[in-house]
Amino acid sequence: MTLGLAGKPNAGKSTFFKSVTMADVEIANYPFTTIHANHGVAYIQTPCSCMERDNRCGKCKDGIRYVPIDIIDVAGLVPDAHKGKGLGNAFLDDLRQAQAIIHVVDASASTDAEGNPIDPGSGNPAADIEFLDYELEMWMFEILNRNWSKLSRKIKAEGIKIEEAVADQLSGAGVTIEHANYALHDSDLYSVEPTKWSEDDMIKLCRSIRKESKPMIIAANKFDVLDGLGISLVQSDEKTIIPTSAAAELALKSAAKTGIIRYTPGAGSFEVATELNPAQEKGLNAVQHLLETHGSTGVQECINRAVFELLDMIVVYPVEDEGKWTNKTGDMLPDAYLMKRGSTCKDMAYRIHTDIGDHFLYAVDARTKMRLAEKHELQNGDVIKIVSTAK
Ligand SMILES: Nc1nc2c(ncn2[C@@H]2O[C@H](COP(=O)(O)OP(=O)(O)OP(=O)(O)O)[C@@H](O)[C@H]2O)c(=O)[nH]1
Ligand SMILES: [Mg+2]
Repeated sequence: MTLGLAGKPNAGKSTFFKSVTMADVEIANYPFTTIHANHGVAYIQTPCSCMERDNRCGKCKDGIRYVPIDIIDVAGLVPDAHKGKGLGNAFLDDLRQAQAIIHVVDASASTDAEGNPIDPGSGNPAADIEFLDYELEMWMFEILNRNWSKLSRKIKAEGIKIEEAVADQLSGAGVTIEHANYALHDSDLYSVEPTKWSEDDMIKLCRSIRKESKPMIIAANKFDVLDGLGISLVQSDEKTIIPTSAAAELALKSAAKTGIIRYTPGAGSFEVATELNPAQEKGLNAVQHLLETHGSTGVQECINRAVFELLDMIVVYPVEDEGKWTNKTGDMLPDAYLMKRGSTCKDMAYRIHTDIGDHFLYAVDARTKMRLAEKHELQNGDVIKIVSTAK
C-alpha cells in the first residue's frame, strides 16, 4: 500500500511527508529542493476492534489503531514536465508504485507556475489542479506509444488480448489488467482495432487509465497563510479537496516528539505538557487558533481518506485463537491488515502466507465463532482465524 505525494515545486510535499513520517528530509522555500524521491512510512488511523472487549490489545492507543503504509515524496512537477520541462519526466517514474496520489497544491497562492516564491495571493492555485492529471496522462501516453505500431500489428496477428497488451506495456507505471480493462470500456476502445487507434484515442485511453490506476485526492495546503486565502480557488468536480497545513502538523509533531505537548495526529486540540518559553507559547497559540478555525491540520485526514475512501480499503485482524483473539504467543490482535473491500477469507489466507492460502480449509469469525467459506467477503474490523492444513 503506497501513497505518492505529487504536485508543483514548493507546494509543501516534503513538509507533508516529514509531518507524517518524521523522517529528516530537506524543506526549503525554493523550487526543486527534493530531487531524489523520499520513501517513508506513515500511519493511517482506524478504531481498534479490541475496544469491544474487556481487555485492550496493547497495540492501539486510546482505541485508535495505527496501520503502517508506505509514502513517497517526489520531485516537483511543472506544466510540460512530460516534454522535459523543469526536472523533466524522469521523476514521474518515482510515482509508479503509488496506488493513489495526494496532490499537494499551494492554496496560499504564494508560488508561481514554476514554484518560485511570490507574494501570497498572487499565484493561481486554480490552474494547479488540472495540470497534474494531464502530465500523468501524457507520461502514460508516451510509454504506451513506444513501438505501438509494431505492437498493435502483433496484437492483431497473434490474437493477443488487448487489455493484457496495454497492461504489459504500462506495467512499469503500476497499471494492471483490471485497470486496462476498465479504461478500454470507459474510452470505448474495445470496439476499435488497435492498429487503427489515433493519437487522440490513445490519450483518451490514458486519461481513463490514469483515473483508475492513480486516483487522486487534493491537499489544499498552507491554509495557515492569511486565513486560508486561496482555499476557495481550489475546486474540482470529481476530486475530494482537503484543506491542510503541513507546516502546522509538522510543528505539532515536533513539539510532541520533544515532550512539550501531547497530540494525537488528526486531533482538533493538544495538551501542553511542560512550562513553555515565550516563543513556544506564541507558536503554539497560533497553531491552537488554526485548529479551532479548521478543526484539524487536515494532514491525517488526507491520508486516512486516501486509503479508506479513494482506495476503498478495510482493516482486518488475523488471529490464531478465536476465543482470546490472540496469536500463538498470546499477543492480542497482533496484526492489522489493510485489504481492498471485497476481499475474501481466501484472499486473507494468501495474505498471511502462500502455503496457508494453498491449503485453506475454512475461516472462523472470532466474534460470532461462525465458520466462513473461502468466498466469504470480509468486513471492516473483522477478526478472523484461518484454518488450513499447511504446516
Ligand atoms: N505557511 C506554510 N508554509 C508551508 C506549508 N507547507 C510547506 N510550507 C513551506 O513551503 C516551502 C516549500 O516546502 P517543501 O515542503 O520543501 O515543498 P516541496 O513541495 O517539497 O518542494 P520541492 O521539493 O521543491 O518540490 C517551505 O518554505 C515550507 O516551510 C504550510 O502548510 N504552511
Ligand atoms: Mg520537496
